[in-house]
Amino acid sequence: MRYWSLLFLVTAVLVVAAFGVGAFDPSWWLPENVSLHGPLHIGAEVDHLFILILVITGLVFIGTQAALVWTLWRYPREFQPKATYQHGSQRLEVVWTIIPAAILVFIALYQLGAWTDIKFRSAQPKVPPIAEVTARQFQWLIRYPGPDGRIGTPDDLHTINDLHFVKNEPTVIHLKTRDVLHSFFLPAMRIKQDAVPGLTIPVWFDADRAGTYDLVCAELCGWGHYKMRGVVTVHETRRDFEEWASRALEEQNRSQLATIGGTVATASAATADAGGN
Ligand SMILES: [Cu+2]
Repeated sequence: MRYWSLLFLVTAVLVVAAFGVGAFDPSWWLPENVSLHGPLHIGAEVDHLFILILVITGLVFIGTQAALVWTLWRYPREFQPKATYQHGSQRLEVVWTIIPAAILVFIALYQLGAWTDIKFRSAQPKVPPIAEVTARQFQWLIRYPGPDGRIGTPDDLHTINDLHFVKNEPTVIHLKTRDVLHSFFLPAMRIKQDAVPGLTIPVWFDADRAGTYDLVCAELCGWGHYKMRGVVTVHETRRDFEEWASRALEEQNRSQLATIGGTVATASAATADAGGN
């Protein structure tokens, strides 16, 4: 019965071929990297590490599958119906412990530069946060500073699942969560950060192309996890961004007034009107 070895051989070859084809087809792969040439170089560093680790794990996969197929081919039941027992080889075990350990230590040291640029507070761009992003089941609540330039005041602009920033500007957000762990993931900007209850975590990224991209949650956070999909708009210039923000703020104030005016007495509406201006 050598069919098993052939079955495993064909499966392994198909899997490796799928990776080979996928690498050249963006619809199978990560989206196009739009922070490759941005000021922060985060995208370039992440892609480099991603490919390096993929090659290492790919070679290990090919090696282990080859050993599996060879063993199935070499020892079918007809040739050797009775198994023999042995206590293993200490030398072999030492070797296959040391090699992966050495690879892990290598990756740990090799990625230090990228980790420093992406996560260390010392690398955080010296700019005020463009927004505060609060995850909750199952939305991204986003709060931009209003005309006073500060987040957390009554004139703030609020959006849901709608993040905006400016091309070629290092951008910082403050990430929070109201309930469970979520993970803020911008695939096209190659940035991912867990949102942890009780913490406010600064996250920085950039983009070298204007356009709209995905914001997704990368942590299974409950039944509606799949709904935590937002849109990221990268504006061509700071002016475009500011125009968008003031239009959105006007819209927000108008709809607030409409709500208040429709439900409570004129006095409250007048107060809100004064507050809104
Ligand atoms: Cu989530």
